[in-house]
Parts: sequence; C-alpha cells; structure tokens
Amino acid sequence: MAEDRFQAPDYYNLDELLTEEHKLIRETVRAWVKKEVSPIIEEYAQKAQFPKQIIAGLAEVGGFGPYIPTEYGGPGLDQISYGLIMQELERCDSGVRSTSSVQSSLVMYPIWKYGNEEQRKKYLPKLATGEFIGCFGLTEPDHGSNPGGMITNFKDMGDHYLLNGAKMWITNAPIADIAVVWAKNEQGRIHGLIVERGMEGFTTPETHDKWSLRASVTGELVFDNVKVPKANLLPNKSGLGAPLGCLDSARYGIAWGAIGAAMDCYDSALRYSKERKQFGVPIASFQLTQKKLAEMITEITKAQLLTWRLGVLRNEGKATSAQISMAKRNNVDMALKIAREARQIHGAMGITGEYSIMRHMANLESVVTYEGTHDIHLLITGMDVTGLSAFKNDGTQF
Ligand code: TGC
Ligand code: FAD
Repeated sequence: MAEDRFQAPDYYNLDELLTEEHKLIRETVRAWVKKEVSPIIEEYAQKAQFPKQIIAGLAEVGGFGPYIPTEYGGPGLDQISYGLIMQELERCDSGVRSTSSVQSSLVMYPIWKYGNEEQRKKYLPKLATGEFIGCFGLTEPDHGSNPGGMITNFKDMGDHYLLNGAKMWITNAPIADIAVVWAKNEQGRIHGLIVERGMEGFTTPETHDKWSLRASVTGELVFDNVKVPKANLLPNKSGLGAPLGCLDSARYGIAWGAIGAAMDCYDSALRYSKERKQFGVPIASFQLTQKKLAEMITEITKAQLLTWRLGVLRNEGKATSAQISMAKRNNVDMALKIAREARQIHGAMGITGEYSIMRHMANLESVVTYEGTHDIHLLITGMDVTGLSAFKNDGTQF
C-alpha cells in the first residue's frame, strides 16, 4: 500500500465537542495505526492472514475492553473514547476493528456484566492484555438473523454440562483461547458458557476463500459432547436478551468504526482527485467529481453528529437498542456507498492494493451483514416506531 497520508475530515468542527483526553486517545491510536498497522495491512489482507503481531500493540492503545474498569485490567474509558478507538482502527481496516470489537464487546462485556467475580478475575485481565483471545458464538448454520431458533444445547450431567452443536461465521474462532457460547438448556432457555480451547470434543475449523475481511480470521465452533465445568456458566443473565445486550455494545462500536472507513475513502478520493489530471485539469475540477465529494463529506458529517450524540446518550446510560441499531445501519450503509464512489474516483487505480478503497469496500460487505443485516436493522426501527414486529410476519400479533 502507498504511504498512509490520512488527514481526518472535520467539516463541522466536531473536535470542539471532544475533551482533551478524547483527542489524546484518538491521536495515540491514529499514530500507532499509521506506524504499525498501515504498512502491513494490505499484505496480510492479500495473503488472507490475521497479523497476530499487532495484538500486543492493540492492547496497549486500549483496543481490548476500552470501557472495562481498571480493577479488571481494562482502561476504564468512557463511551466516546471507545467509539474513537473503533473509528481509528476501522479507518485502517474493518478486520482490525473486528478483532477489537469481538474481544471487547462480545467476550469481555458478557463476562463483566453476566459473569461472577471469579470469572471476571480469571479472564478479564488476560483478555485486556491480549494474552487470551476470545470469540463469540451466536450464529449457527441455520440460524443467523434468527438466533432465538438456535439448536446448540447443553445438558446438566450433575457435576458438569454436556455441550453439543455448532456455530458458524465466528470471528477469531481459529485463534481463540476461549469462546463465549450461547446454547439452550433442557428447558430451552438460552445461557452463555465459557468454552476453553483444549476441552475434549471442541474444534474450531477455519473458513477459507473469503473475499471480505481477509485480514481477520473466521471459523466454526464445533461441540461434540464437550464437558463444560459448571463454573463456566455465566450466571447473571439468561434468555436471548443476554447475547443481544452484547450486540448493543458491539453495534455501537461499529457505528463509529464505519465512519473511520468512510473518512479514509473520502480523504483518499479528495487527495487523488486533486493530484490526478485528465483533459489537462485535475479531475477534482469536474462537477461530477465535486458532486461525489460534496455528498461524501455531507454524509460523513451527518454520521459523525448522529454517533457523537449516541455516545453522549450511552455515557448517560440512556441510549436505546433501537437508537444503536439505527446508527449501525445508517453508518455502515453510508460507508459502503462512499467506498463505491471513492473507488470510481480512483479509476483503475481504485481496484489495486496501492489504495485502501477496494479493501474497505469488500470489508464493508461483511460489516453490513454481521451484527444484524441492514434489513434486520430497518425492521428494528420499523418495530420501534410502529410497535409491530415484522420479523415473523405470521399474523399472530394482530
Ligand atoms: P425478541 O423477541 O424481539 O427479543 C428477545 C428478547 O431480547 C430482548 N432484546 C434485547 N435485549 C438487549 N438488547 C437488544 N438489542 C435486544 N433486542 C431484543 C427483548 O426485549 C426480549 O427480551 P424478553 O425479556 O422479553 O425475552 O427477539 P426475536 O427472536 O424476535 O429477534 C429479534 C431480532 C431479529 C432483532 C434479533 O434476533 C436480532 O438482532 N437478530 C440479528 C442477529 C445478529 O445481529 N447476530 C449477530 C451475531 S454476532 C456477530 O455478527 C459478530 S460480528 C463480530 C465482528 O467481527 O465484529
Ligand atoms: P440470513 O439470516 O440467512 O439472512 C439472509 C438474508 O435474508 C439477509 O439479507 C437478511 O436481511 C434477510 N432476512 C432474514 N430474516 C429476515 C426477515 N425477518 N425479514 C426480512 N429479511 C430477512 N456471528 C457470530 O455469532 N459471531 C461472530 O463473531 C460472527 N462474525 C462474523 C464474521 C463475518 C465475516 C461474517 C460475514 C459474519 C459473522 N457472523 C458472526 C455472522 C453474522 O452475524 C450473520 O451472518 C448475520 O447475523 C446474518 O445471518 P445469515 O448470514 O445467516 O443470513
């Protein structure tokens, strides 16, 4: 990839809404990304490998559990700081942000919120430093948008639980030391279990041939009569609301992350259009190019405002799941459209690894699907404003 020349757009002076601490955290992550990740990310994406060597640095800049309290090894930051970290990571690559999202919101968050003190002390400090990598198993081969239909199950065998089933499309599964797995008990109630690598009957085959999130590793979780100690059940919340609560935190991070990807595409397109000449003039002087750039910066600015406000609501404990859902959907859709327009502005160069655009575009095709597809999020907003669920659409609610 060409030198990382990123300049962050801030059309509405939104920096004035940030504290000095927020700006320091953002600059620290941005500098680390430019020095350590930007120079290698394209090579790893091309090779379809996760750059494991970034784990320690990611932990140092607060990428693992930004809001986890210091007593459990986390940095204890607020929600705006968490968002800014996600923005800076995804500015480089959605896969890097994914690594951080899963560890923070889908593994550390449930252990912190639904676990007991022994589980918190045992796992959180090691997850915060990256000594342990975690993954989150909710999706199954036949249950993606409808996780409530899951068939992975566990039986009470007296001194342990016996876990059977399979999860699919799991970020970090092949490299994970632990997995937070959602499964039904004999009464059909969903619970979270911590499954550790090395438990007999637990395997994590890798998913190959992805055209998206190539610098992030994805796999399956297969449970064949796995004996899980009773101490590994998360005791403080059960039901579908438990995994969905984790998704609230992760979707919030994605809303910020998508702005990062969009900012990178816009910044690159703006610079390229001023440097690239056709018909004797910079392509930035053509009205059709300016229309694209003007629409991009408008949409980025709207997303920045929406997401900053959501962060304030999260800090106050007032953000609803539906508000988070709206920001995830809007911002990922916005970033995907900007990536496609930016690709056009770069002409043929836009399809090469010389620029980050095509990688962002391909990555965002996963981001628009995981953590709830675009259409599922439309239906969440639809349900919130009408009070009527369109998910099952079987007429029983009328
Ligand atoms: P529904 O009947 O509406 O709700 C069941 C229970 O859950 C509660 N609830 C929530 N609680 C907390 N946060 C939320 N966001 C919640 N949404 C709902 C709800 O109140 C209810 O509680 P209770 O006490 O009444 O039982 O459930 P449903 O079966 O109709 O499904 C609703 C739907 C479709 C919105 C939900 O299932 C959904 O969000 N589906 C999308 C699935 C999804 O997002 N999967 C993500 C998998 S993880 C992933 O993709 C990681 S990618 C990682 C990366 O690399 O970054
Ligand atoms: P489906 O649910 O089969 O949906 C297919 C299509 O049908 C979509 O367009 C959807 O919008 C539409 N649809 C479904 N239901 C409705 C409805 N009621 N009304 C209208 N349209 C509907 N999961 C995890 O648990 N952990 C992870 O770490 C994880 N990481 C992932 C990493 C990657 C790279 C990817 C691609 C996925 C990951 N996922 C993970 C899975 C992800 O959450 C699911 O792919 C997603 O929830 C959608 O499920 P699905 O792919 O089965 O699609």
